[in-house]
Amino acid sequence: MLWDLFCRVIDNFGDIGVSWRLAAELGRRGHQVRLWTDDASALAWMAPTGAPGVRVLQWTDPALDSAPGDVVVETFGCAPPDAFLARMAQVRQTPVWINLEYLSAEPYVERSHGLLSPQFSGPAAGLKKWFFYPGFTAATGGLMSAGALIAVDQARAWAHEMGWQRDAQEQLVTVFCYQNPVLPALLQTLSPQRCALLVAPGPARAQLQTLDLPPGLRQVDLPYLSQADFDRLLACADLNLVRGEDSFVRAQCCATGPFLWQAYPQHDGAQGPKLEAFLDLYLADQAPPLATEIRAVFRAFNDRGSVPNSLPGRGGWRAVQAAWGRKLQAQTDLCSQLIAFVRQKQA
Ligand code: TRH
Repeated sequence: MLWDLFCRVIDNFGDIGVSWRLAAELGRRGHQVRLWTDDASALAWMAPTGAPGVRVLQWTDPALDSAPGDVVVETFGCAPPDAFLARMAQVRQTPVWINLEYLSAEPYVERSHGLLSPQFSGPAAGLKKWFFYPGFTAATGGLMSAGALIAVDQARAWAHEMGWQRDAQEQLVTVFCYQNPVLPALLQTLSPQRCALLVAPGPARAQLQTLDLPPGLRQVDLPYLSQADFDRLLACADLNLVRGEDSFVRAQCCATGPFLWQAYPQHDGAQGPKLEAFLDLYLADQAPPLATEIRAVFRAFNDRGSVPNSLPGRGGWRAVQAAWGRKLQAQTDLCSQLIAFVRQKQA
């Protein structure tokens, strides 16, 4: 099938990161993809070699004069250009139009996944748009990376080759979060263990530059990595500090080490319920005290409580992560679900 994927970059890297993952995965499965974006700059390092079947095109308003493909996906409600919508309404075989929504574990996701939004006015009048929600349960659209687990040994060997790990005893902690007030306290809980902090470019690195690292910790500043290498980075780590949407998913699907997630901070505090809903699912099968300890440290990392004196025991935390990982692996991945959804709507 020919897919038109629309991506507007609002901030950071998640918008283009998620869109690229989907485009590349569709291409890998033999589909043709036109990825329309208003800012492709991050793809220079995220996807330096491109992907088979995927063409990246500049989003223009009004849209370039091209006939719509079989499927139109707007990521995160980004609203394709009016002229393109008008063309979708005119062609004989109307494309299946999907709004790929943000990831959340909140209950509204199961209620809203797959719902229809008929268009009554404007250039798209008469068209149908379908909501497609990623998620963590069987009643949602699933996760892009379910089934993408990377072998730890290989990832470790790679990190060693890159010169990031001095020896096998040194712990690896990746740091890819937003500016975070509890980061200094969290680093104290790692000390005096020997840890290499593998720090991605961005606000957390800028913050670390202002701190004196506690004993045992050293900082390794990373370059921007391709998405494939970014996944290996997560797979090699003993602990991943991740954020937003895509790195959050990859830390769960590619890696076996524990992670802490900093939800995207929003002015209305919407990240609070989002975090709690995720923890409810993640820890559903776990008993106290471990479940309570893990919840506390996730909350602290989101500035919703103080950082405990020590992190949850690594053995127990790893086991929680492994059990969760197995659950996610058993789910049908997002791309397969999306293709099946489209075929059903075409029938
Ligand atoms: O960058 P993020 O914070 O993205 C966001 C945005 O804020 C977005 O507006 C919001 O909608 C979304 O979160 C919820 O974090 P995220 O989602 O983890 O995206 C980062 C992407 O960058 C991901 O695809 C991985 C990629 N990446 C690399 O490929 N290599 C790198 O070296 C780094 C640092 C990141």
